[in-house]
Amino acid sequence: MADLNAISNAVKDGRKKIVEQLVKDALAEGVDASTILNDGLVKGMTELGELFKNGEVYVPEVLVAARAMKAGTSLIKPLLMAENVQSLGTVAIGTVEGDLHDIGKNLVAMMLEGTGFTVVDLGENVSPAAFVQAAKDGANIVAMSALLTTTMPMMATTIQALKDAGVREQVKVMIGGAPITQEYADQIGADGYSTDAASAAELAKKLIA
Ligand code: B1M
Repeated sequence: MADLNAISNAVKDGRKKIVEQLVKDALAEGVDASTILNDGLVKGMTELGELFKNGEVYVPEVLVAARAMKAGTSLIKPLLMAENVQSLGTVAIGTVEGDLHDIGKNLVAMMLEGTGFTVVDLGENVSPAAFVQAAKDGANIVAMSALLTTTMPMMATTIQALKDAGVREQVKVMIGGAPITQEYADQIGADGYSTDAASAAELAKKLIA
């Protein structure tokens, strides 16, 4: 029987090959992709985050775990994608300047694609100018992720850059990431905030309705 705890532990231990095998086994047994994602892969990374916070593991361990997590998510990505969906619009997504965390951003991008959006992934450490350019290039939504309290203010800087470039009114801005709150979104004038990848996709649909 599929062992989601084993997937979670293999992510925590950074065992890429084992993660891949366990995810393949779970899929073969018919476990749905979102259960593998949430109760296996994300759970492992969340638990590792606690160890990291308490100084029980360090950056190298977290990097190896991130690689294992990515290997697992890439296997379930095709299953999270909706088939033959007409594009609902274009979302330009990135992690803000100074911030290298991309796992959550990648999950949000995946869910957006699965919901039917065309996603332009700007990557991580994305400058305000790059977000502005994406808006000029026709994105309907600018989506920013930040995982560090020190990089959160870059979201406000980016919104200001959109205003300065005269493109703020032509896009919706949505934000998210572990330290972000609705209160912060309101404070910096973002159009929306969501806590996780699934609700981010719902939010994007609402924003362009
Ligand atoms: Co870093 N890191 N990290 N890290 N890291 C955190 C964020 C931290 C909370 C760990 C801790 O202390 N507990 C802490 C931040 C503290 C703070 O600011 N308050 C921290 C720190 C301090 C650092 C460094 C400064 C460490 C150092 O060098 N001393 C450094 C900074 C580097 C930088 O960015 N400049 C650093 C580095 C790294 C690694 C490179 C080793 C690695 C990143 C690898 C990668 O992403 N490719 C890493 C990791 C993996 C983490 C933790 C352990 C896990 C993050 C993660 O991927 N979570 C993290 C601890 C934690 O969060 N528990 C931590 C899983 C992911 C699925 O969740 O990203 O929250 P998350 O995304 C969710 C939601 O937030 C939401 O949906 C996602 C899916 O449900 N969401 C959105 C995210 N973006 C959204 C956008 C939306 C909507 C929803 O709309 C646009």
